[in-house]
Amino acid sequence: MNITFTDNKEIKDFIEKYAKIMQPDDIVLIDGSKKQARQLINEAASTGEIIKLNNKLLPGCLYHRTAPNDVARVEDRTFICTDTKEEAGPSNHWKEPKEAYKMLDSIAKGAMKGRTMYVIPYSMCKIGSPFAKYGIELTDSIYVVLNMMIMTRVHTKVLKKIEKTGEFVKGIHSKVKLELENRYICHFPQDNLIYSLNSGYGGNVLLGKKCFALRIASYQGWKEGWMAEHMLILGVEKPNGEVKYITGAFPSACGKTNLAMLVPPKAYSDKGYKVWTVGDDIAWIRKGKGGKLYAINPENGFFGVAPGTNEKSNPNALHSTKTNTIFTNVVYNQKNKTVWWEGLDKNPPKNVYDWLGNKWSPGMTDKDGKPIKGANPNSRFTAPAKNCPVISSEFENPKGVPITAMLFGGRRAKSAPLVYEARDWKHGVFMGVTMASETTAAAAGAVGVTRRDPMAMLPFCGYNMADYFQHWLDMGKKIKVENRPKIFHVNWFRTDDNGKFIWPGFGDNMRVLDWILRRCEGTVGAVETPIGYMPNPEDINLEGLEDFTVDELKTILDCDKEVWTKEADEIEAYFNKTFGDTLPKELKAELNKLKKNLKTRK
Ligand code: GTP
Ligand code: SPV
Ligand code: MN
Repeated sequence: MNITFTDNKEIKDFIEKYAKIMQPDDIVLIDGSKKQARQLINEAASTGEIIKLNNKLLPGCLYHRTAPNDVARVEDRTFICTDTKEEAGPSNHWKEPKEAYKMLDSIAKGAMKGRTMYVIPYSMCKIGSPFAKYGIELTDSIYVVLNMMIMTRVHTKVLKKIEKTGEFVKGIHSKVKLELENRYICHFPQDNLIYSLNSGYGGNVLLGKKCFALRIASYQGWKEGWMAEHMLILGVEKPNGEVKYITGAFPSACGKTNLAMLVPPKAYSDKGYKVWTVGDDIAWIRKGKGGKLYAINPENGFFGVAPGTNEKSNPNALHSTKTNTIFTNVVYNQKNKTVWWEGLDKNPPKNVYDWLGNKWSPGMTDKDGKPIKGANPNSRFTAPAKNCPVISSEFENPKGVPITAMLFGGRRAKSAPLVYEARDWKHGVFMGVTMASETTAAAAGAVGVTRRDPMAMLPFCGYNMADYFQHWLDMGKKIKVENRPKIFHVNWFRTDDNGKFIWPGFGDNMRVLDWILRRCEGTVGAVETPIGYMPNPEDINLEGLEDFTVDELKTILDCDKEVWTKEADEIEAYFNKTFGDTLPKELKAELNKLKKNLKTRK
C-alpha cells in the first residue's frame, strides 16, 4: 500500500512493516480534524461499536461496551521486553525481545484483514513544548482513535516534528479476536516500541497513556535524568492569590481524579481558597528554573472511574463528562439515550441495559441474592481536560508547575494514619517505596488484597524497580535541600469496626492539604513519631464539618507501635524477598531507622 502522507523513511518503514504483517484492507492517517472524527463516529455507530448519546442532554457524547472479558488492565499479560531479565527487574513480567517479537508477529499475522489500519500521530504534552514526546499508534479500532483524540494531542503537525528528529514511540495495536489467552501488552523500552494485541480496554490499548507516558517514559526518564510518575497534579490557591502545587501518587482507583478536582469545603471557599486541576493520572517531572522540580501533565483528557462520581463527591469530574465524552461499560438508558452508574444519584433508571448489554433494573439480584451492578466497577469516562470547570491556567504551561509537596497514599483500612510527613527526602522515598494498598477493579484479579505498590508504580515501571528507587534517591541529590518538595503519606481509607470509612474524604481532604502546605511554609508544628511527623489533632481545621469530632480524628492520627512493628517486619521481608542485595542501601538504612525508632521513641 502506498503511503503518501510522509516521505520520512523511519515512519514509512514502521507502517509498512506492520501493514505487511497485519494485512489491513486500507491505511488511513488520522489528522485530528473534527470532520474526520465525525465520519469515524458515523461509521462506528453504523456497526454498533459505539452508540451516539442524546445530543441535547449529552452533546457529542458516545457510549461503548468492551468485551465482557476485557474490562481492565491485565498485569499478568503485561511484559517489559528488555535484553536481559535483570533490566526488567523482579517486579515486572519479562520476555526476551526476539522471542516476544516472534510470538507477537505470529498472533498479529493477518489480524487486520477486512479492517482499516488507522495511523494516529500524537503528542504527549502540548506539541512543541520542551517536555513533549511524540508517538504513532497503529490500530484497527475506531474506539481507540476517538479516545486517543481526547486523551492526547492528535495532529498531522506531529508527523512534521517526527520527520525533523526521527524520534518517536512506535505503538502497534490490534483487537485481533479479543482472545484472553492471546492478549499481550508488551513494551520494548530499548526500541521505543509498544505492541498490544487482543484487547480493547483503555489502559491496554490507549498506548499514549500507561504504556508510553509511564512504562516507556519512566525508562527514558531514568536514562535522561527526569521522572515519569503515576501522579495527579493540583494547585491550591490561597486567599492572597498565591498558588502552591502538589503532586500525589495513589494506586489505580484510589482517589487521584477526586483529589485533583477537589471542591474545598465552604469554610475554605468562603475565605477564598480554590483548587485547580493540572492532571489526574500522570506527571512528568524535571528539574527546572531556580533549581526546583517542575511537573507537567502529558495528557489532554481524563480517563476516569465512573462509579462513585456524583454531584457531591466530584462535581468537577461530572461536569467534565457533559460534552464530547466517551462512556465505557456504564448503564445505557435506551429511552433517552443517557448513561448511569452506581453512585451517580439515587434514581437509577428502570428497564435499561447494563454494561453487558443485558436488560437491567435496579434491585436485580443474581442467583446468590447479590445485587447485579448496572455498570462495571471499572467503567470509565473519557473526557477532554478543557471541559473541567477548574482546569488550571497552567495546564499547558510548557515549563510545568513548581512542586511544593508530594504525596503518597493508598487504601489502608487499618494501619496508615490520615497524614504523616517524612523527615527528609530519603525518608520520603522510603515512604513511597514501602507504600501498600488494597487492590481495586482497575486491574484484572482479586479486589481488596493488600499489596506493596511502590510509588503506585508497580504495574507501570518500565525497568528494574531497584534502579527506579535509586533514581528517586538520585533526583533528590540533584536538588538543593531547600528546593526539595516535602513528602507526605496520606490515607483517606481508614475504616471502623463496621467497615465504614472514618474520614469524610473527598472535598474535606482540603483540610489535610491545608496542614501540608502550612508545614511546607513552616507555620504549623507537628508531633514527632517513630514513622514521621504527624499533626497535632487541633491543627487540622475541622470548621464546618458536621458529625466528625476531634476524638474521631485522633483515632486516625495514631501510630500504633504493635501495628507498625509488624509493618516493619513485613517491609523487611518484602525487601529481602523481592530485592535482596539490589535494594539501595539508603533504603535499608531507613528501615533500620524505623525499627530503632519503634523501639526507642514514644
Ligand atoms: P485511576 O484512574 O485508576 O488511576 O484512579 P484514581 O486514582 O484517579 O481514582 P479515582 O479518583 O477515580 O477514585 C476511585 C475511587 O475512590 C472512587 O470510587 C471514589 O469514589 C473513591 N474515592 C476517591 N477519593 C476518596 C476519598 O477521599 N474517600 C473515599 N472514601 N473514597 C474516595
Ligand atoms: C489505572 O488503572 O491506573 C488507570 C486506568 O488510570 S488505565 O488507563 O486503564 O490504566
Ligand atoms: Mn491511573
